[in-house]
Amino acid sequence: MKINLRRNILLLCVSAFHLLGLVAVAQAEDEGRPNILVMMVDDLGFSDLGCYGSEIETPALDQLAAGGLRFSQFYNTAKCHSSRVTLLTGQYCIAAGDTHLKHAVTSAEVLRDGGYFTLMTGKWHLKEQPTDFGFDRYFGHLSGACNYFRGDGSFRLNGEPWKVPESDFYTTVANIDYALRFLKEARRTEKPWYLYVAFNAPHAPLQALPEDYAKYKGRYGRGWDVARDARIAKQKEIGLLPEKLRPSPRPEHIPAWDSLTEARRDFESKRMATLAAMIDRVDQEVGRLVEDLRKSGELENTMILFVSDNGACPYDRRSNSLDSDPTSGDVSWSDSTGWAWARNCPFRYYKQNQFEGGISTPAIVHWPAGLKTSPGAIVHEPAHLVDVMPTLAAISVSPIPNDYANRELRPVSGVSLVPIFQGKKLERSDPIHLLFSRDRGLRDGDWKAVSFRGEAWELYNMADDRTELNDLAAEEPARLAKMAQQWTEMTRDLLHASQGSYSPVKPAELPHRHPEWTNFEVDPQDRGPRKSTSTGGIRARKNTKMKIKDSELRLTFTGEDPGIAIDQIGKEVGAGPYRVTFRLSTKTAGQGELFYTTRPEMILPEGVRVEFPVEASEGWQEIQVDIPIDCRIYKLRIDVSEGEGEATIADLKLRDRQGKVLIAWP
Ligand SMILES: [Ca+2]
Repeated sequence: MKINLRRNILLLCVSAFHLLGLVAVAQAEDEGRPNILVMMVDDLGFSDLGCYGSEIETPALDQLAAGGLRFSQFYNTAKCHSSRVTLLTGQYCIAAGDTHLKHAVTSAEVLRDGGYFTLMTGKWHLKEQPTDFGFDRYFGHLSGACNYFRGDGSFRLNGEPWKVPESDFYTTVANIDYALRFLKEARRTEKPWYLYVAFNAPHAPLQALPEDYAKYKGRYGRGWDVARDARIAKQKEIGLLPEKLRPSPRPEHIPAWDSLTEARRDFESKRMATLAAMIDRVDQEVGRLVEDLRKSGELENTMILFVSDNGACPYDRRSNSLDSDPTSGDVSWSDSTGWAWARNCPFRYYKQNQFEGGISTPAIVHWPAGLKTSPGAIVHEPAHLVDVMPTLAAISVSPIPNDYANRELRPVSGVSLVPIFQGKKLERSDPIHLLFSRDRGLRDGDWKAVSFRGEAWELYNMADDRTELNDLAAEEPARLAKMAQQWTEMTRDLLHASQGSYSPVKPAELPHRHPEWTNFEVDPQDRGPRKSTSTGGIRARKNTKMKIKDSELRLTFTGEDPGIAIDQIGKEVGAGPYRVTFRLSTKTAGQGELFYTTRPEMILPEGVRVEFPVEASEGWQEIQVDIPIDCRIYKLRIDVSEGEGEATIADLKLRDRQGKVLIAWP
C-alpha cells in the first residue's frame, strides 16, 4: 500500500518534474521508483501467444497478461531495426537518425542519467553497440540474426568481443542467463534498474532445442487453415477481438493445406513445430526471469512490457538439411509464408507491410504496484512502440533532455501510456505515422490509410473493419486525400525523410506479390524453396560487395569506380525506347552513371553513358533514367557512387516508355 501511494504521487508529479528537472528529487525517491523490464521478441505474429489466441504453450506470458493488461491494437514499425530505434528513442525511425541514432537519446541514456542501472541482453541491430548508447551492461549479438546454437562473430559482453562456446549454447537461454547475472549486480548498487531483453527468437533460422522441438513435433499436421480458424475462435472467445470481426480470407498466394503435396505438408508442419518450440522456449525463459523477480521481492514494483518488433515473417529464403531435425546448428530452415499468414491472424499481410498483419503486436504490461486497471484487462486503444520511451521516462521520473552531447536532437513523437495504466484515455494529438521502405500507413482515430509497397493508397475504417477487407478509397476520396497529405507532411517535416520516401504512390499491381514469398510450386525436398536465379543476372563490379535482402541490393563500396552490372539482357524485352527506374538510399551525394550498349560484343563502360544526380538521404530517392533507342539493349551497368561507401538499390526495373515493367531485378 505504501508503494502504491508513493507511486501515485510520483505519477502526478511527472509533468511538474519535467519542467523543473529535479533529478535530486528522483534520486531521493529511488525506493519508490519501479524497476523496468522491457522484452522484445523478433518476428512474433499477433496470434502467437496463448493470451492472443495461440495453441502454443506460453503460461508465463499468459500469467503476466492475466495479472496485468494487454493491448489489442499495439503497433510496431513492421521491421526489425526500425522497431528497435523507435522503442529506444520515442521517435519514428528516420527522424531518430535511423541506425545511427544521431537525432535521438535512448531510454537507456535517459534512465541512466535519471539514476537507473541500465542493462541489456540480446539483439542490437543498430550502429556502434549498446554500451555506447547508455547501457551500463550488455551481453548479446550486434547482428540482426544468428545461428541459435553457434552465434556469430558479433557477440559482445560489456563492450568487448565475446567468444561463443562450442557447445551447450542457445541464444534464448544465454540472454536470460546474462540478464540474471546483471540483475544480481544491479541489486548490489541500490539503484532501480532498467533491463531490456531483445530475444532474437523466433526469427529465422528456425532452430529449436531438442526437448522443445520434441514437444511440438507432429502437432501441426492438420495445417494452417485449421490452426488459424482455431486461433481466431479463441481470440473472439477471450474478448481480444469483437465477435462480429470478419477474418481475412486465405490470399491467392497461399494454397489450401489439403492441396499441398505430402512432402510439402511434412516440411511445413515441421517448420511450424520448430517455430512453436522456439516461442515456447522464450516463454520458459521469461518464466525463469519472472521467478527471479518474485524471489527477490521485486515483481510487485517492476513494470514489465513485452512486445514483438514486427509481424510474422513471410520471406522464404534458403533452407538446408530438410530431412534432419532442426535441433542443431547444422540445420537451418527459413520462414514459411503459409504459416506467417496463420500466425498474423486474423489480419492481412506480413513483416514489412503496414497492414495490420505487419504492425500488430501482442503487448503485455504487468505492474501490480502501478496499474489501476483490473487484472487481465484488455485495452482496445491504439498505441505504438513510439510511446514506450516517454512512458519509461514518466514512470522513472527521468527527464527527456532537449540537448545531448554530439547529437542534434529532434522531438519525441510518442506519448506516455501512463493514463492507460491508470484506466484513463490517452491524449494523442497526432496520428500514428507508419513507414518502412516503400510500405506506408497512417492511423488516425478509427481511420487508417495504407499503401502496399508504394502502390495506391487504400482506406479502412478500423472500428468496423480491422482486418482491412473493405477498401473505402473510392467512397471517401476527400478523407483519403487529406490523410495521404498528412502522411506526406509528417514524412517530410517530422521524419525529415528524403523526397523519394514520399513520392506519389503508383497504381496498384493486383494481386500483390513478393518475390520472396514461398514458391509452393517448388518441391521443398528438391533444393529448398528458392528461385533458380537468385540475382537475376546482376553481379557486383570491382570494389563492390552485394548482398540481396528483402529484394533490395545492399551494396558496400570499398574502392574506386564501384557498381553493379547486368551482362545479359534477354531478347524477350524487345526493342526500346526504355526507362530504367529504381529507388536509391545512400549517405553519399554525387554523380551517378548508367552505361548501356546495343551491341552484344561491347564491354562497358564503352557504349553510352548517362549521368544522374545522387542525393545523400536517410530514406529513398527515386531514380529514373531514359534510354532513347529504338533497337535492343544488351548490357547495363549502374554506378551510384564514385568511391567508398554504402548504398541500397530497390525496385530496379527496366520498363518501356509507357512504364510497363519488362524486367524486375533481382
Ligand atoms: Ca523482426
